[in-house]
Amino acid sequence: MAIAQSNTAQWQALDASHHIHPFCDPKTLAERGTRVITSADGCYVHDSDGNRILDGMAGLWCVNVGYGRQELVDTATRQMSELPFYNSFFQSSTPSQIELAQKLSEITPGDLNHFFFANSGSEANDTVIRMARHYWHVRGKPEKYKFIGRNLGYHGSTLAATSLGGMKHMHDMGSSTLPGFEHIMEPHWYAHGGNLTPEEFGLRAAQALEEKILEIGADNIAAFIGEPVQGAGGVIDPPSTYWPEVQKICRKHDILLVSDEVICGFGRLGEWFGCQYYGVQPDIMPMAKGMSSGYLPISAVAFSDAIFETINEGGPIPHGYTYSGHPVACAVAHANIEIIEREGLVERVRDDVGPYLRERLKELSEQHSIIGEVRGAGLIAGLQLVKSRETREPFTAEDNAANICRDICLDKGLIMRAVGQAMVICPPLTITHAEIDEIIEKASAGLTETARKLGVA
Ligand code: PXG
Repeated sequence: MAIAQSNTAQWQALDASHHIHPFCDPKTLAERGTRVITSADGCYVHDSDGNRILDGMAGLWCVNVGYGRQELVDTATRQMSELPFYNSFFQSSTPSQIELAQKLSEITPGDLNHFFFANSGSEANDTVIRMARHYWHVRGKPEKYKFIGRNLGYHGSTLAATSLGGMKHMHDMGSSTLPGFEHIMEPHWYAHGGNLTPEEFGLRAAQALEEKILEIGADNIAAFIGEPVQGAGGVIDPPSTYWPEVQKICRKHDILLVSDEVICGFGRLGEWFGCQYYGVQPDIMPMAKGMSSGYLPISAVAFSDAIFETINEGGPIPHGYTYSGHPVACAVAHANIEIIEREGLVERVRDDVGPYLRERLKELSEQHSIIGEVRGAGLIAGLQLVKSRETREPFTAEDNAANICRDICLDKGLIMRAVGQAMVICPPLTITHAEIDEIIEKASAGLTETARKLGVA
């Protein structure tokens, strides 16, 4: 069948017959039919019915420089013609790998100067686990192998990354957890803060780490991992006191600090990396998504000088992927970083569009009592939907508030993500004030309709 000539209904039928989607209920998907996205430009995507939709999620938290960058297409074409593939095993390298590693060493903070390449955030985090354990082995402490993560943390979907994350429904899929992974409370003041101020609560949430360390013994723990702002968990930005205290506790107990920068890296919070926004210096830093703005799959793990020097003493590293440092993906990632630099997108988020989005969301929340909390930093935001703002009474899972709101907004031409009972926004860093206004206008209409539908208007 000539796929290019298919219409939406044909595509939907073929999709339902042959394509298993990530994180979807196959029955519901088949009943409703998949949405077929056919092209994109700037901050907008187009579907096979000709609708133009404002992409408030930058693809999947990743298209930082926006769609339609011919420069990235040309870079890929050039690299594919010159050298489409060669591996980085067995004493080989390619120029685009070497140049990207050097570039990353310039933009990453402190002494994070050594990079291992992979193809996804999940693979990067599997690499974090294997390398951190290897590091402690080489240092003569093989019993330091456990990891501490957080509830609602997301670090990917491989078996190890699922175990590292704190998503219960993922753990429950066919008993998908490995031993050696522990989780502590997520630093969400609105949900758990009670009568504490956000700053007091930040310290309290960090103490949960020390309590867990004392419970299982620092001698058994390799590392603590966290996203600077938890993304897939619903955009949980911790109070300012949290990360510095976490860093202090990790140093005190000789535990490696891992900042998962898969969403927060490459300008999302108005700094190159999220750890810089919170003023901490990790020992290990996985990154992906915005690294190539999603134009090709690529990820990396940054290691500090000290870790690298230790690993260097440990003999051969029996770890790697065929496509570690794929030359085309490396070239595109490098060109993507140059765009972010040249167009000043990090500063743009910090000084211009980040504050503007926040100001407009504050206005939005003043107009809609269904919004209990506006949270986030830079160009990532979450809106907690509640039955009553005064009592913080939440919607139940049966109310399905966020999914209802997401579908209504989509009909109005705006993509937002629904997580639990929160709406999430994470647009390209290139978004303009006019496009932010369009997000607010469409979200506002969507919230009004949602509240009416749920009888809380
Ligand atoms: N770490 C973090 C912080 C992530 O957000 C990964 C690792 C894994 O990356 P890969 O490339 O293996 O997917 C992610 C991915 C959602 C959603 O539900 C979030 C992600 C991926 C898919 C869906 O919002 N984040």
